[in-house]
Amino acid sequence: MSLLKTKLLSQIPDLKERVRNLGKNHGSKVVSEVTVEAILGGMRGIRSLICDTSEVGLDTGLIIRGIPILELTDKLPEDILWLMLTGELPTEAESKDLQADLQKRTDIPDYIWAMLKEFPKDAHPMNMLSGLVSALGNESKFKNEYFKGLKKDLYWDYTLEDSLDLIARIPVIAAAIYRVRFNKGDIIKADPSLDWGANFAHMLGVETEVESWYKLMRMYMVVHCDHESGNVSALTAHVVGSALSDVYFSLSAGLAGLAGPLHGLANQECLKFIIDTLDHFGKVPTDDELKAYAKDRLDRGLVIPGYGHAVLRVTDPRFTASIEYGRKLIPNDDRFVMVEKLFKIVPQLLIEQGKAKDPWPNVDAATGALLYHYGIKEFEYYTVIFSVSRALGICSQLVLSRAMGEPITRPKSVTTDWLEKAANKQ
Ligand code: HAX
Repeated sequence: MSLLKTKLLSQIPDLKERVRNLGKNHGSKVVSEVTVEAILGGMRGIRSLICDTSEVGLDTGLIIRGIPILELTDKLPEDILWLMLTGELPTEAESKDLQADLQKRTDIPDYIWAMLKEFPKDAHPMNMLSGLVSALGNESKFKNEYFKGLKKDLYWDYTLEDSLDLIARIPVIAAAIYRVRFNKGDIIKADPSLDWGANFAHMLGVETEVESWYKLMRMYMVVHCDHESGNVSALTAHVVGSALSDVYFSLSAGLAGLAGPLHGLANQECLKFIIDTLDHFGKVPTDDELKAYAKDRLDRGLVIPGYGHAVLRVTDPRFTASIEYGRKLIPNDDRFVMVEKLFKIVPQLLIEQGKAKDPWPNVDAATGALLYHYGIKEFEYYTVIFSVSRALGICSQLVLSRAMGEPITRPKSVTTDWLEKAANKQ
């Protein structure tokens, strides 16, 4: 048995017990309130989900199992997967064991390769990824066991199996999407001597300085891995998973949410905005020129991608990780200079406009410039890279949810009439 499964087997009884006790001893206690504003505002701020893999403080940003994300940027993504699932960083032996386990699971069935070739030439890479992940559900071990008659206590075990299979395979599929969709030549095979993040970078096949490219990809995979469970992609995956759909269906549904421009697609939109701006001016604009250009965009009712957040009220530490990386490596790259200029100009503009609750940069504001520098210039692909990383968090959340024995998700909706009457009564 893998060291990860052994560890989880030792932890899960206690987790179950804690959840059972909460229900039994505190079931009727009130821990959150639901205002009319929260209902109208996308359920904002209602505490109604359990997520142990990570939490997001409005003034701290992402914290994974008690550790701020900026303290984890030098770790391997596999180690963060272990951390999210178990609450502890792995020992060297545990990390190697997980790496070896993932390397054994990278085989892709032929029907996936056949499907990959059938997508329209102009298909969006996120349509391709979400579709292929869903199709891969044919391999689900959970589904097979469930329909044979699986005890509830073992749901997490087969969900873990599916999750590890999927986490091992998603970089292979994602890299193949890049090669095929953007005519980059043959699909590149996984290299078993590389760790998970470096292997993904290797399979993309860009020609660049390899060691710093691998390092960037590991850091990218770490910082995008999770953001608690109320965001669109994680929440969607959770709801789908709560119906006992397999991990492939859940992740595919979550990725469909990540593909929205207000969520993960913002990284594509950010770089597009930067490139359009450079094209518009034919050079890096001066601060005054950029200010006027960005203000005009706001006046036309358009968002500035990469700025604002539904929860955060400070500069996203994941942005800090990316901008620090860029300052060391590519301070003079035009796209990166634009990232710096926007950081100087946009928050003040948003404050002056007075609408956005968070005027600060989020995770998506700087990463495009880094990827572009290393040769990934096709920005429609950026959300696929985000997705590979987010699979770590979404799958971890699903495993723990099954371990806790969470039921099907079913909040209550109300009619506008009901809400008006309830509000008027108070
Ligand atoms: N540019 C212009 N206007 C903005 C804005 C921005 N960057 N951020 C927020 N606003 C506007 C909203 O559109 C909203 O306007 P209306 O009242 O006219 O509808 C108003 O400010 C209040 O919004 P909010 O309460 O501050 O923000 P929300 O919680 O509703 O939305 C979003 C959060 C991230 C969706 C929002 O800030 C946004 O659209 N940002 C730009 C897109 C983006 O970068 N998305 C990525 C977020 C991080 C992420 O999930 N990555 O995967």
